[in-house]
Order: sequence, then structure tokens, then C-alpha cells
Amino acid sequence: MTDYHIYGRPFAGSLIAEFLFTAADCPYTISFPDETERKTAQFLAKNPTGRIPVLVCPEGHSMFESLAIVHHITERFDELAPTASGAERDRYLSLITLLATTVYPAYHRQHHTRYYGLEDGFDGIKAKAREMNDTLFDYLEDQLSPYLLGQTVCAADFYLYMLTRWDPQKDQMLANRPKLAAFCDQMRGHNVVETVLAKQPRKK
Ligand SMILES: N[C@@H](CCC(=O)N[C@@H](CS)C(=O)NCC(=O)O)C(=O)O
Repeated sequence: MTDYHIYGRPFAGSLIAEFLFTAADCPYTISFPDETERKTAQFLAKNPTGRIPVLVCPEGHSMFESLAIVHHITERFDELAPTASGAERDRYLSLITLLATTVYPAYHRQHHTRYYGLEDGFDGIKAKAREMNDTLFDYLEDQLSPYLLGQTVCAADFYLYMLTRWDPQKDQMLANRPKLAAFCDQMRGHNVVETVLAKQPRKK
């Protein structure tokens, strides 16, 4: 059986797959296709959006969308997410979905604004995306105790930590959110996070 393979970009959305495989002690390989490669028919067959992350499974099929990839990994490896049906799992599902479908796209609008409008509208698009995430980070601040599900780190915490790394005004984001600031410190020192970040290729 071959290892999982991730198509990713350093420090970008592929971090969540790397965090979860590392937490599960599951070997994987990773490559970093550039924009030209992501536009090829071969890559678009793996992900029609041309984006990363893409996960190629040991069985040979591949999958896209980070939320689907998270579910795939947490279903195969216990202890990364609540498995028994009930309030805790429902809460986990709501949170991970919120992060993947709302907070992540709001960062995409800030970092890849050209997809969303003409240049003279960029400031407004970025401001609205920031406003959205400000509201959601206030909500998440209330949820943390100290992690999203309490004392134990779960897949949603790795996801949230990944997203916070992309904030263009991180000091401002953390200024009035002491629980989020403490969470980021704790996650930054987590051995899984340290291991994965240390492996990211640096720009030359
Ligand atoms: N909804 C997708 C979003 C993926 C995404 O936006 N990936 C970014 C990197 S973090 C990307 O490939 N950006 C390049 C581009 O949009 O051209 C997911 O959750 O996987």
C-alpha cells in the first residue's frame, strides 16, 4: 500500500491534512504544484477548482475540499474528532463546517481578492470579508475553553489554528480576544504543529 499524497502549498490549506496525519502518526508525502501545474488538465481532474489541498488516497482515488479531507482522515483515525452521535459530535460538526465553509472563504477573499471583483472594488470586498471573520472570531472566542471542545485538542482546533495564521492583521485579531490569543500560543507550541511547520519549504 502506498502512502497518502497531499498536493499543497507551504503554510496554506494543506496544513490541516499535514496536522491530522502527523497527529495520527500516519506517513504521507507532499508536493507543491505551482500555478501552471494547477491549471493543467491532470490537476483539474483531481480538483476542478485548481486549488489545494488535494489528497490522493492509498487506494488510488483522490479527493478535494479540505472539509471532505478532514472527514476522511477523522473517520480513519480515532481520537481526532468525536465519533459517537450526540451533542458533542454535532457541535464539532457545526464548528468544523463553519471554519471550512465561512471563515476559510473569507480569508480567500482577502488574499485572492482578484477572483471576486474588479480592482476598484477590492477594498470593499476585503472589508466585508474582514467584518465577517470579526463576527465569527467573537463567537469562537466565547466557545474556547481552552479548546473548541474543552480540554482535548480535536481536528477543529488544528483547523482554527491554521486559519488564524492567515490573518493579515493578527495583532488586531487577538487584541481583545484573550482566549483566542492563549489558544494560538498553546497550538503554536503543540508538538504536531511544531513538527509540521518546521517541515514547510521556505521561499528562497
Ligand atoms: N474550499 C477549498 C478552498 C481551497 C483554497 O482556497 N485553497 C487555496 C490555498 S489556501 C488556493 O489553492 N488558492 C489558490 C487560488 O485560489 O488560486 C478547501 O477548503 O479546500
